[in-house]
Amino acid sequence: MSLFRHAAFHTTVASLADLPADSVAEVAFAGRSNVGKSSAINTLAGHTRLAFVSKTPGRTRQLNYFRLGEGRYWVDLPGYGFARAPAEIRDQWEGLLAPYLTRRPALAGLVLIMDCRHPLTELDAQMIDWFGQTGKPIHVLLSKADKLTRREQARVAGEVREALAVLGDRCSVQLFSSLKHTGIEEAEKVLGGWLGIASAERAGQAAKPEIAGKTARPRKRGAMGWSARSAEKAKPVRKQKPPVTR
Ligand SMILES: Nc1nc2c(ncn2[C@@H]2O[C@H](COP(=O)(O)OP(=O)(O)OP(=O)(O)O)[C@@H](O)[C@H]2O)c(=O)[nH]1
Ligand SMILES: [Mg+2]
Repeated sequence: MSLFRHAAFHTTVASLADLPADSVAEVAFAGRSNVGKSSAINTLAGHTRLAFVSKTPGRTRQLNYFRLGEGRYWVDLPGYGFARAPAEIRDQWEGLLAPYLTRRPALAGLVLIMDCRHPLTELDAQMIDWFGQTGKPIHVLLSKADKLTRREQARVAGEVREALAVLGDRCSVQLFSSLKHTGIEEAEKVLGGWLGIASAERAGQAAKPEIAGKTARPRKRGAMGWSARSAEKAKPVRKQKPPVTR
């Protein structure tokens, strides 16, 4: 049974002032438009229609909060790379997304979703470079794994792991398919750890998932960025090019 089966829609946030004040730990889901962020949220929660899934890219435009339990949240972020009016994209990024991702103390880590057929696009690399400098961990879901054969899946996962190896244990990579429901347990372990939510089985209880008093913290805070380029320059986070601008 899903560790996150109690997930429920909480609120939609369009400005920083509206971020939930009671949040102790939250995990944000980011990635290019249409890669399957909302689908992954539904799959991990074991619901079909918790987050809005659409064939039209760019449907998630604000921060959608899902409550998992006391002070614990998932946050579905707008997808990047979808061409809308440049001014709108810039406003959204500068006014909400960038400050949220860099200055939200409750944000425990980022789930970065990439279509396994087109991983590590330039915008993904920018996001990793940029968010990596916060010192918080990133878990990559290679989504739509059902679209590849087993052999191709293994090759892609290997290549992406190798490319991100420089981030050390602040970055992990796995295959995922919302369609076939694969990769759920692996993702649950990482997210449960970040959020301090242990499975009822592990906690030896039958009812609700146990929420620990403390949030899991990345082990290597302040470690070097993911690439030689960012390590060399060690630019301050806000000076890095954010992934929504081209
Ligand atoms: N084959 C396959 N299709 C998927 C999978 N996950 C999502 N999709 C499809 O991909 C499309 C986009 O899914 P969403 O979950 O809405 O993607 P999103 O990243 O939230 O999109 P935006 O909110 O627009 O950025 C939909 O048509 C989904 O049905 C998967 O695991 N396998
Ligand atoms: Mg979405």
